[in-house]
Amino acid sequence: MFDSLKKRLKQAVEKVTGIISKEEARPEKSMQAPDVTMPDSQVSVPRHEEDVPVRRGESKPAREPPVPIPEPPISTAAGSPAPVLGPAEEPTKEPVLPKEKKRAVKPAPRIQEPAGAVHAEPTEARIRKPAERKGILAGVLQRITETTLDAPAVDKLLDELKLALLENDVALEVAEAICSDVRNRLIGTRVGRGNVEATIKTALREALLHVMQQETIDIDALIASRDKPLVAVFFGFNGVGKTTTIAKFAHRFRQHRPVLAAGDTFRAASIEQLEEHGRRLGARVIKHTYGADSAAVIFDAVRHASASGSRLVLADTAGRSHANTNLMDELKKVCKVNKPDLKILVLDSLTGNDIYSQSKLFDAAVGVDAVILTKVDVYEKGGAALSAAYTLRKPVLFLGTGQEYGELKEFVAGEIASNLIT
Ligand SMILES: Nc1nc2c(ncn2[C@@H]2O[C@H](COP(=O)(O)OP(=O)(O)OP(=O)(O)O)[C@@H](O)[C@H]2O)c(=O)[nH]1
Ligand SMILES: [Mg+2]
Repeated sequence: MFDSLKKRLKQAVEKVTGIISKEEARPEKSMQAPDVTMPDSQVSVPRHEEDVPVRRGESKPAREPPVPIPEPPISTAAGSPAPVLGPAEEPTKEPVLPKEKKRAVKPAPRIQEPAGAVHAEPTEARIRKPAERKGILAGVLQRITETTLDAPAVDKLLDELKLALLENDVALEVAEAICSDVRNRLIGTRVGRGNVEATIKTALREALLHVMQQETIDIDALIASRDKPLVAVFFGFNGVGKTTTIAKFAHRFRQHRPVLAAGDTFRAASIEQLEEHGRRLGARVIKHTYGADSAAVIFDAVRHASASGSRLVLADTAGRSHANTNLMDELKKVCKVNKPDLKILVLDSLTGNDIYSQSKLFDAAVGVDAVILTKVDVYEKGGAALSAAYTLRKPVLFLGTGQEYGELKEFVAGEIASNLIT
């Protein structure tokens, strides 16, 4: 269900996680020179042999004097006497050292030390105490393993998220509300670098849930709490699935012996359609003739239900839009006369973005108590469910998931949010 929205949200989250991770993989300025790099004067870790501190009482290892480049030997004629070398030219003999010492005194690299250079002697002050070092390292480690989701990172996510939502029929106002909620949940969050995706998903799941979750209505409990039949009127645009949904509803709540009211006296064959459902379901249908007053048909159905011990009246009405002023007035009259307990707006999910304006229209005319969203079995996008619930701030009771009587699924916001963000 809602596979398109699910897929797009997944793409958006993965894309932004990738961007954030890449950015964070680059060392921050502070990371290039972490605190552990102490000033030169405090460096206690030797880098060159020259820096090897000399313990008190020990003499510094002797520096090897620059090796004189020997003159190429002067070739002499055979028998000629070897040139006599003066004492100054005598070849310097390499001092013979015991084997171990030879190994210990490695020749130091020939780096000319500036005159007057002083070898820093380590003192207690220069060496950080173990606890202090531990703290510094912990800080560095934290910066390596954690990151803060700052405004630029979160805004990148929101750009992607908004696009994903709008592409899937979520109304602009609703998409913006979701984005703002996600922003509030994420911004400034410190998160383990390996947990960026999970953190974003949790925030998104909660924001979606927040949009969809409205106080639910327990129909059985409502019926049980009343001493007269519960009256539910179903209305909406043409062809959205009102009559079919009434039949599904009658099937689901058949233990309350529902009575069906043929309140659509406008569209040809609408009465016969409802009668056929009643016949199949074994439910009583109260009808007048075409063109009759819809409010009066429903009134009669309520009377019949009360007299026959039925606990539930399900009233069908004609499809109508904002263009049908007369029919909108008729619906107002239906509600005024019968004072239904539940005014249920039936919305076709395939309507897409128009759900937003339809919801507003009917809510302004008669006040909507709950929504049923049909045809989700043939609707991949899913945004309609978010838009309807958020726009009206009223619960989506059920989802129509097919053309069979049993295909009416209870709308559980948490389940849908979890399914959208896995
Ligand atoms: N796939 C699918 N089809 C549905 C669903 N609900 C209704 N339909 C179909 O939608 C079409 C219209 O259904 P109706 O119940 O006649 O709609 P309506 O709102 O009463 O129509 P009008 O009375 O003309 O305004 C029918 O073919 C139904 O079978 C659903 O949840 N899924
Ligand atoms: Mg109908």
